[in-house]
Amino acid sequence: MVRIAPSLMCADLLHLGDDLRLLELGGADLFHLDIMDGHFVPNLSLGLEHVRQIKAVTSVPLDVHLMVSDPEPYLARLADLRVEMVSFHLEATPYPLRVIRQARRLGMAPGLALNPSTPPDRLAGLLGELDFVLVMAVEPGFAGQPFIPATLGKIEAVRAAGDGCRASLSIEVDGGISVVTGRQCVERGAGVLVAGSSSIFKGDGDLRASLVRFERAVQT
Ligand code: S6P
Ligand code: MG
Repeated sequence: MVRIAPSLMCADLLHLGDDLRLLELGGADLFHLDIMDGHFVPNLSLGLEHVRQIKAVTSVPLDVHLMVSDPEPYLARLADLRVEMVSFHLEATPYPLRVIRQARRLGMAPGLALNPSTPPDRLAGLLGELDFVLVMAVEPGFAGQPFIPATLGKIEAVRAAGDGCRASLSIEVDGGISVVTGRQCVERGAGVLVAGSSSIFKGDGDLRASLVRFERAVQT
């Protein structure tokens, strides 16, 4: 069963509590929270105070995606906030293994995010230590971008590499996920889909019903 992680950066931030409740009722498996620093990516999104307030009102596990140049200093703070999953970008640090191990030591499931142009063989030597790989299907930083088709081949490559050394490895895909692209990702081995403005947050209709419909439509 594929798990759906609504991207809260796409929610109505002025009515976030309402959106969280609707997403819970719709069966959200994870909440995806994007943290940016305006340096690794040219944008800002959610911050630690959002994480704290969201954690206080939900039991849905939190999946924090760090798009920052220096991920290490954030880890202890996220662990204090009882975040379950954390990913950071391979392109952001020369010491990915140290960051992965630090996240795990602090009690969080570690994930490594790959930009669209980063080849999957850069995961060599790291896969055995990871709980998940976050495959970016758009350049990180902004919602609402079109899905990059080459992502599908990358999912297959990561799946094959993971099957060779870490069968429990989960593949999460982020960016431009619609019913069509989401199904294609699942067929290639993705286990988590980030749902944003291309699917459930379209600004029309009932968020709960949109999530239920999306979740059904992408199960293969
Ligand atoms: C983008 C960020 C994502 C977006 C998500 C939005 O840098 O990491 O998590 O929030 O891509 O989804 P969509 O459907 O608007 O691309
Ligand atoms: Mg993200």
